[in-house]
Amino acid sequence: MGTLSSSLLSQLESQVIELPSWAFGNSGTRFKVFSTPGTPRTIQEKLADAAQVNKVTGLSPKVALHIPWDKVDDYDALRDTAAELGVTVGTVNSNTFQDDAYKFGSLTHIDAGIRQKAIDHHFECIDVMDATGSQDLKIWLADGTNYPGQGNLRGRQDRLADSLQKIYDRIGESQRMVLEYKFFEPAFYHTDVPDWGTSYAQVSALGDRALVCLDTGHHAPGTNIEFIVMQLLRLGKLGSFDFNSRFYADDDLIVGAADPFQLFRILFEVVRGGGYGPGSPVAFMLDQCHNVEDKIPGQIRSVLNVQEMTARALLVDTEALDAAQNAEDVLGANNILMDAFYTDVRPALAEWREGRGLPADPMKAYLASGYQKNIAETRVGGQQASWGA
Ligand code: AOS
Ligand code: ZN
Ligand code: ZN
Repeated sequence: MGTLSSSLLSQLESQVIELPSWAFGNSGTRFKVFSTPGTPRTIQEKLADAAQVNKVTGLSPKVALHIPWDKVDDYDALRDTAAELGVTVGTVNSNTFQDDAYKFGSLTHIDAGIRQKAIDHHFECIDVMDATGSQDLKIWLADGTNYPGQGNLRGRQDRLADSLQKIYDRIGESQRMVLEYKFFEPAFYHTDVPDWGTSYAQVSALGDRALVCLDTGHHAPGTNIEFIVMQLLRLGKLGSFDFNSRFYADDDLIVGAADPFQLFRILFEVVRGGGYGPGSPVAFMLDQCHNVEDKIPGQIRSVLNVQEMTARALLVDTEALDAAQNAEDVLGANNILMDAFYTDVRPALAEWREGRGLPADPMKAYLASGYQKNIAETRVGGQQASWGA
């Protein structure tokens, strides 16, 4: 099929990109949250919207939940609703950043009672996982301090280890825990899980089912993220991605929008390091918010960007690359990588999609479906996703 061989296309068959439920809600910055007509009012409506993305792309049969944003009384029923829509529940995200009790920390808090409250919240998330069939618990902590001297850095790290151990002890044999790192925000002097090394140290102390979650927007400008990807895969500790893109901070823009080449470099290391394909432990998730663009088209664009860049990463002639690297052929090696990056895979993917009963142009198909018009007319008073992300 043009630029893509059938063996390459077969490697794309099983690609799964998990959608975040909160991407379908209204979101914004601390200055303003704009609402979009048709925004879901319930998690059931978010699942329905996510199912539309999957319907036109065939790429996103899983939806990540955020508790308590997506809290319901009956999770068995939610699981059934998801199944009827052709999707399943993916990662369950905990939330210890919106309760007054957590002003000075959650899993790291000096007060044992507040730590227990945060641990109990994670137990509740594990119950949700049990009821919905979710495999992964994702922990991102807002814990940190704003001023030097405010907290005992080491004491907080020790308490974190203790709290995480209690949560890890509760997850089931077939479940995993992933610990996300972020070097700033909402705390600005230090965060308790600022970098991959801290996350790695914490999860390594727990066991095999504790892994690192890499959010592509959570690094200092200029960080070589693909190097971190390589290292975590080398260490067997890359559990999942939160894909998004950023120009400045934790922008949570559409993945591949700000720096497509960086996404390519990351996916190349994923493929090279065994993080892609059947049996790989790496979950591809999106963590994005659509502040000004429509949410469903925003998610369609996102999953297609990941698929297109995965195809380009798979295109790299690794044999030729190895040879060039071994021969110290600096520009030759670089050229092999750039050849793949500059290959336009879109026509071949469109043709391939059609062959699988999917629309050649998923965005066009969605816009023509009338779904957006229908939700805009029928849904009033949609939900806000979060205070930011
Ligand atoms: C926060 O910056 C993180 O990216 C988390 O993954 C968070 O749980 C998610 O963005 C929802 O707010
Ligand atoms: Zn994230
Ligand atoms: Zn983030």
